[in-house]
Amino acid sequence: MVTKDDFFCDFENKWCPGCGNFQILDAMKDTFTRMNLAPENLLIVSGIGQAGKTPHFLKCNYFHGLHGRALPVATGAKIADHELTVVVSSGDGDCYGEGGNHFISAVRRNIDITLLVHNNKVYGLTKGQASPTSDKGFTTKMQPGGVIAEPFNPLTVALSLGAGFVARGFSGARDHLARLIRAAMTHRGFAMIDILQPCPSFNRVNSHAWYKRRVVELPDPPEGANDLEAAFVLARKWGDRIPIGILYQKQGPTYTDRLEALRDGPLCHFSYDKEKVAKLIAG
Ligand SMILES: Cc1ncc(C[n+]2csc(CCOP(=O)(O)OP(=O)(O)O)c2C)c(N)n1
Repeated sequence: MVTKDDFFCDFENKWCPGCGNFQILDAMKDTFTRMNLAPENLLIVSGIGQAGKTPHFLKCNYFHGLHGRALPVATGAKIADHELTVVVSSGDGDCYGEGGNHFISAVRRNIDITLLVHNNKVYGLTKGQASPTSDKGFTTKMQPGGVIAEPFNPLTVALSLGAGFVARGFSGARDHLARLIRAAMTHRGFAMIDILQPCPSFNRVNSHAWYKRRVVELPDPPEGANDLEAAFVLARKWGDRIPIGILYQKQGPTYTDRLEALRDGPLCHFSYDKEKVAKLIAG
């Protein structure tokens, strides 16, 4: 029986008070425990940023790699051991900016991993520049006249690329978020949750209170979540009412289902000729 304490890690945490990352981390721990997922059967992959530090505070396998490169690492890990549960914890800059191309590829492949994007609509770690999801007019020290580009909408992009599980969460709706994470992790295939979170230090517009007034929970279990047109409408909603929940879900063959080489079990269990590999590497 797995307990929350199994994931306990006392690594020093320097997230700001009021940061949505605390609730996302707690929802993750809660979900892993409820799923009775042993830490040794879980891999968390992250890139650079405050969100990228999330696995430091969890006792389980993790890989904290380069900025924007969490998804390719997670994809490689899933191909090496397709029985492993793989979760990616990324920021909006990390995933949609520096890692934007990898995001597109992961959706198209339908690799069976869960992507949690901590979307604070700003670059937190580097102290407050605009990110791809910052709204037009958002002012920062780097953009004193306000952002002039259109914001990137990860949900409509994922839907247009044929994603099988697309959801929006909010760090301040912790229990709702934990249910979403569980649904994403039990979905076979690529599952993404764009998680709205306040950044009390560098985003003074989209605060916890700002979201609290606007987020509206979609029915749970979702009604009509297989209606792509309706999902686009929900994904585009922003302003007075922001729907959170599963926008769209459909099953389909995953990337590893389609790889012939994995038919006889995970690659990592196969024996290999070490000499041949050494020669290959030496060129
Ligand atoms: C290739 C590369 N470009 C830029 C940086 C500098 N950098 C580090 S973190 C970061 C932004 C992180 O923002 P986000 O992913 O939104 O995460 P947050 O800190 O807000 O959680 C940047 C630009 C870097 N480390 N590597």
